[in-house]
Order: sequence, then structure tokens, then C-alpha cells
Amino acid sequence: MGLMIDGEYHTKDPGADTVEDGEFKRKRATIRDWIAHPDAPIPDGACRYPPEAGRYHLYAAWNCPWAHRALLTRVFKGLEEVISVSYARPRRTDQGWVYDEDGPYADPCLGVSALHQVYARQTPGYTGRLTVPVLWDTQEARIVSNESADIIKMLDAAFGTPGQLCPPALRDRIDAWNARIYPGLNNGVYRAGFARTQDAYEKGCRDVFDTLDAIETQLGKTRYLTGERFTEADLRLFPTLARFDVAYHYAFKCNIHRLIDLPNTWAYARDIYQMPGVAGTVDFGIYKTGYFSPSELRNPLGIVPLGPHIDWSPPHGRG
Ligand SMILES: N[C@@H](CCC(=O)N[C@@H](CS)C(=O)NCC(=O)O)C(=O)O
Repeated sequence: MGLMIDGEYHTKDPGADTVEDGEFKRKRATIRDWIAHPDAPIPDGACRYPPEAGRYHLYAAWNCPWAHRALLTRVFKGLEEVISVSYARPRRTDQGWVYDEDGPYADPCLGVSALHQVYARQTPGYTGRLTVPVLWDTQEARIVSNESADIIKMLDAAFGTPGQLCPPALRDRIDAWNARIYPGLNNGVYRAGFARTQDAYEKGCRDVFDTLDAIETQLGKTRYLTGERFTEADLRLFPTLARFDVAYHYAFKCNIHRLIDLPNTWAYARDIYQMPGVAGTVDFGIYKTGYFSPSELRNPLGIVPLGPHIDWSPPHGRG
């Protein structure tokens, strides 16, 4: 784990910048520019990049749920040939996310051996965390964005491919679910798992299961979160569900019950998993390797549990 300060990489993670009163506080993403057509609106202050096939590269990691959102969007929007990808090794080292010289964890774009080298190219004096996903512009040699929520939105809109994930008519409902699921569940599991006090852990864990209960109730009424159509809200939820029973339940102590104990949500998760291309973005073995990485606080010996083995192939029955 590391951090960059004024362009210099520090291997020692101060930790203090993500914990307050024992509670985990996720830092805001630092680079939030936008790919969009010249006439499409972009957020204030963002720099505009043109949508061009073959120009952008995604730095991802299989085990990272935020990178998973970007990978899923790439699949749902049919952008596999438009945006290339590098996958970091599942376990971070004192150099942070790292790459091999060749094989499945090599970086075909810049050939870096660690992600911090990509950030260093972006801004020589960069200060901040060194997170995936990163969307890289190969033409200007700059990072467009390191915020997954933004990357989903720009990939959804910019390249003119079909299958809108955020149709205007559903936007309010999508935003309402996102606003609930991000703190309560997507980040809630981290608030439980990275807590440094009993109180902070209990708060995070209770939020996780309250949010899951609300989702279970909704999915008893509609096929997807906002109705009968798969949207951005479902896409943002799925990576957390995919990691829940193999990683968060054990590694982050989110163990009041499991995903497979929630009949509607478990069938819904299988519904999404069985959609074309989705299983190819999932690797349960890598989730375990990553979440059970050696960690002084959580898993000092880095031993990875053998189970559980969960079958995601039974029919979901939600058609
Ligand atoms: N806001 C970011 C969060 C990304 C994030 O926290 N990624 C984690 C991996 S799951 C990471 O790379 N952490 C490295 C670090 O914080 O040093 C997003 O959603 O894109």
C-alpha cells in the first residue's frame, strides 16, 4: 500500500488519512475529467476528452469492486474492442497495485510495473492515493478519471453504443438507490471491514444488513431495483453481491447472514451473473486471494480459506 506526495511514492501507508474515530472514511477521487461529444454537457470544472475508439485504456484489478463496475459497463456497452484493459496482480505489495512483465497481469499499454508509475506520468507533482480503476488517455498520456461512478456514466453516454444504463425517465429512482446503496452497502462492507473500533464495526455492519433488507423487499416486487429494466443502479450493486459470500462475509465480518440466505436478492444476483459477458468479469478465487491478502490488522498470515463453494448456475427464475 502506498501514497504519492508531491510526485514521490511513499510505501508506508499512513492509514490515518482513511480512519477517523475508528471509522473508515473513503477519500474522494482526485481526477474527474470527462469523455463526451463536444455538444454534450459535462460536470463543471471537468476537462473534456473526445470519444474515440482505441484511444482509452482501463487500469483495473479483478478483485476491486469499483474497477468491476467499469469492467461491467465496458461489457454491457459492447466496448471491449474500443477500450483496452490491464489487470493488476490481485495482491497489492509495498508498491501498491503491481504488474508482471508478461502474462495475465502485464500492462500492455505503458508496460509499467506498478500503478503509481501511471499516476506519476499524469502529473509530475501528483499527491493522493493510487487507486484503480483508472481511465487513461493514450493520446495525451493523461488520466481522464479515477472515479468509477463517473467512468460508468461516461462510458454509458459517450460512445454511442446501445443499451442505455441510465435512461432519463428512471434517473431519479436510479439516483435514489445509488445514494442509499453506496454508503450502506458498497462502501458499508468496507466501513465494517476496515473499522478500528467495535462501535464503528457495528455501525458499518448494521448498515450493510439494513440496506440488504431494503433491497430484498424491493426485489420481491420488481425484477430489478428500479423496475423491469436493468440499470446503472443494478450494475453498481452487482460487484458487492458477487464478493459478499466469498469475501465480505468472512474477511470483513459482515456475517449476520449470507447473500444465499436472501431468496430474492440471491436469485437477482444470479440473473445478472447469467447475462452475456458478466461471468467473464467475475473470479471468485481471485476475490478470496485479494481480500485475504496479508494484513497486520485483518489477516497477518495471509492464509486464504478454501470455501465456500457456491454454485451460481442454477436458473434464477426471474424472467
Ligand atoms: N472512488 C474510487 C475508489 C476506488 C478504490 O478505492 N479502489 C481501491 C481498490 S478496491 C484501491 O485501488 N485502493 C488503493 C489505495 O487506496 O491505496 C472509485 O470508486 O473509483
